[in-house]
Amino acid sequence: MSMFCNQCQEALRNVGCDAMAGVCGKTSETANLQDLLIYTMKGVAYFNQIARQHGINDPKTDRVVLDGLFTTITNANFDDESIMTKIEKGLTKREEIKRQLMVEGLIQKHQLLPDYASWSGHRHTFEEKSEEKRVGLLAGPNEDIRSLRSLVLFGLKGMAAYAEHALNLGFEKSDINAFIERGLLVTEDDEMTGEELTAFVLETGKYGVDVMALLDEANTTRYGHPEMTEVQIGVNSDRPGILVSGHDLKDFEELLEQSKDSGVDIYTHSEMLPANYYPAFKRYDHFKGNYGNAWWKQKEEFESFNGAVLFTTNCIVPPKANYMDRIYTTGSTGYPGFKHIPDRGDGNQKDFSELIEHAKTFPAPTQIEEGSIVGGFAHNQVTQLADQVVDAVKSGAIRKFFVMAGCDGRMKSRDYYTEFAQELPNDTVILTAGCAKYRYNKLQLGEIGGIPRVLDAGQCNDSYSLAVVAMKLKEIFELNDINELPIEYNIAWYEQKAVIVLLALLHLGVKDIKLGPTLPAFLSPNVAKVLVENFGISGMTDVESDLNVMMNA
Ligand code: SF4
Ligand code: SF3
Repeated sequence: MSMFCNQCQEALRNVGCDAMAGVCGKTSETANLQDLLIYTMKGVAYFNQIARQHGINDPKTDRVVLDGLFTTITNANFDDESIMTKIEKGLTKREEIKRQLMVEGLIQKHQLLPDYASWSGHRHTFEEKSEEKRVGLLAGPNEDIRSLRSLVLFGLKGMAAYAEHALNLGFEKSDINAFIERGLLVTEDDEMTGEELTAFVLETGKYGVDVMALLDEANTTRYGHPEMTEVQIGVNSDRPGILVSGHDLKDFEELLEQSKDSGVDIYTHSEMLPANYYPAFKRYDHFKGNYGNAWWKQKEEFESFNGAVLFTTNCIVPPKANYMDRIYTTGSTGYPGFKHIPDRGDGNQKDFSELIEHAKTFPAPTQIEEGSIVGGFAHNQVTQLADQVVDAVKSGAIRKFFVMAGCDGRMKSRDYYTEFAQELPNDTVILTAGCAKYRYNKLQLGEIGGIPRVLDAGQCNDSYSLAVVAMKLKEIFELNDINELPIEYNIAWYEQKAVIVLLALLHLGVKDIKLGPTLPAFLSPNVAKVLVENFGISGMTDVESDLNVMMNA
C-alpha cells in the first residue's frame, strides 16, 4: 500500500511522505482514506454549487464539507474508522443533493458526470478506490499545475478549519463556504491554465483574510477582546486537571462551564494558551493557566500532567501507551484508541461529563515550570496602546517589528527561531501568533518603555490581528504601502493553516516574507519562482545573515 503526501513542512526529504507511513505517523491507509475523503467532498461540492445557484443550499452541507477538509489537516485525525464514516456521510450527502436537483429538474438523470461526482463504493473498496492515482494529488497534467492545485487545496483546508470554528460560534458567511466548494472543483479542472490557477491562488488569500476576520468577530463577540494578561505556567493546585489543546473556543467554553463545580481544574496546552487572554474565561476560578509548550512536546508533557487531556483540533502526536487511556478527542479530530466526544446536537452543548468524571480519578499535575508569561496583544489591546507604540517608533526606541508568527515543530532546524529572537537587537519587538511563539515566549527579552518585546496576539488565526495592527500603523504614519512600515516578516510554517495565513498576507500586499524552516515541498520550481519574483518570498538561511539582511532592509 503506497501513499503520497507533501502537505506539511515535515514532508519526507522535503519532497513527500511516500513510504508506509508519514513523518507525522499517519499510515498509508489513513493517508489514502484522507485523499478519498477530499475526493468525496469534491462530489458534494459539485452538486452543492448547482444547488447554491438556485437557492436550495442546506446549511448542514456546509458543515459536512468543512469537517471533511478539516479532518485531513496534518495531525488532526488518524482514525480510519472515523474517516471512513465521514466518506460514507459525504457520499450520502452527495446523493441526497443530486436527487433533489433531479426532482427540481436542475440536472438530468443520465447527465455525464465526473468520476468524483459519480463513483460509489463501500468500506471494503475505499482503499482500492483511494489508490487510483487520480484520486490523490499526483493527479494533474504537470508539476506546476499540481503545485498550484496543492496551494489551493491546502489553503482551503486551513480556511475550512477557521470557518468551522466560527460556525461553532454561530458565525458563517455563505460566500466563504461557496468559495471553498469552488476551490475544490478548481483542483479538478483540467481546462484551467497555470495563469488562471495562479489568479485563483491569490483569490484564495482574499478569502483567507475574510475567514480570519470572521473568526475574529466570532471569538471577540462571544468572549470579549483579548487583553494583556499574565498567564500562570506553574501548577498551584493539588486538584486533578484537564489539559485542553487545539483551537476551538466553543469546546473550551462548554468544558469550563460543565466542570466548574467538579473539583477538577482546567489548563491550556499549545494553541489553547490564548484562551487565557479572553475576559469571558477569566471568571472561572478553576481555569488555572497554561501547562507546557507547543504540540510536539506533548509526549513528555501529557505524561507529567497525569490527568485527562482533550484535543479540540490538531496537533496530535501518536501517543505513548502509558497515557493513551486518558486522552479524548472531539470535533474533526480522532485517533484510534482515544475516546471521542460526539458533536453537539442543534441547540445543545457537547456532553463532557464522561471526561470530567474520568479526570477526577487522576492525581494532580506534576509541576514542570513556574512563573508566568504575558500575552493578549490582539488588535484591540494594541490599539489601546497605539499612542505608546507610535511614540516609541517616532523616538527611535523601537527600531523595527518582527512578525514571527506561524507554527512550531519538532525538527532541530527550528532552534533557528529561538536564536533569532535572542539575537534581535534590544530596540526591536516581536509580533507573534500561533504555536511558533513557544520558541521565544519564555525567554526574558524585556520590554521597551512598558511594551513587552514579545507581543503575542493569540492563535495562528489571530495573525489577522497582526495584519490589522500593520494596517492601523500604515494609516497613522500616513504611508501609501504597508511595506514601508518598519516591519519584517520571518514566518515559521508547519501545517495547512499556515498556508492560508501566508496566502492572506500576500493578498494584503505584504512583500519579502521569509518562510522557514524550509519552503513548502509542494512548490514546483516555477511556482516558487513566481512567489519570489512577485512577492519577494525567500527561505531562511542562518540567523546572522538573515538578521543582517532584515535589520538593513
Ligand atoms: Fe508527511 Fe506531513 Fe503528510 Fe504527515 S502530513 S504524511 S508528515 S507530508
Ligand atoms: Fe500549531 Fe499545529 Fe500550526 Fe495553529 S497546533 S499553529 S502547528
